[in-house]
Amino acid sequence: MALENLIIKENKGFFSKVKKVLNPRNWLLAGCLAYAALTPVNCSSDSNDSNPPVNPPSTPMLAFWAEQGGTWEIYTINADGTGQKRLTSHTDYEIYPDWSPDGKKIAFWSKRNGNWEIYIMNANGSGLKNLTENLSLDSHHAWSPDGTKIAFVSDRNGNKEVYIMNADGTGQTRLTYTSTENFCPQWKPK
Ligand SMILES: [Ca+2]
Repeated sequence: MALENLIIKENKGFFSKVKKVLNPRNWLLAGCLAYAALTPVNCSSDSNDSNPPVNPPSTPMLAFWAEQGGTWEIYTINADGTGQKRLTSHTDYEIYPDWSPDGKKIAFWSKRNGNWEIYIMNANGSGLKNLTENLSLDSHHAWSPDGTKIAFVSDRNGNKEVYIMNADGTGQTRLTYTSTENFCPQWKPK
C-alpha cells in the first residue's frame, strides 16, 4: 500500500473513533452504565422496606400440670381455653412444666424412673429426654434467658444446692457450697 493511501486510511480510522466518542448516544449509554455501577443493589424482594413482612403472632398457649384421670400429667392449652392437650402419660408424677424461651421445648420434673429428675420434651410432647440422670433429687429447673442453660437444684452431694447445666443435660456444674439447703434458682432477665 502506498504511503499516501496508508495515511488516508489511518486518518479515516482516527476520525471514526473521534466520531464514536462524540456520539451523544454513546455518552448516554456510558452514563447509564456508570449510574448502574454506582447505585446500591436492593436485595430485598419487598419494594416497601419501611414495612417489612411480619410473621403473624402464634396463638398464646399455656402449660400446666393436673391430676386428671388419676395421675399428675403435663398439659397445654390455648389462652382462650381451647385445644387442651395431654403431653405426658405415666403412672408417676410429671409436674412443673416450664417453657424454653423460644417456646419449642418444655422442661418438667418427673419421678418416672424412681427418683426426681428434670426432663425435657418438645412442645407437642415428643422427644422426651431425662436431662439429669442422677439417683438423687433433681428439681426446680429454670431456663436461662437465651435458652442455652438450665439452672436446677440437686441434693446429689448431701444437701440441696444450686447447679447449672446445658439445655441438653451436659456440663452439670455445682454453683453453691453451703451447709444449708438452697432452692428455686431464678435467672436475671437480659
Ligand atoms: Ca435424680
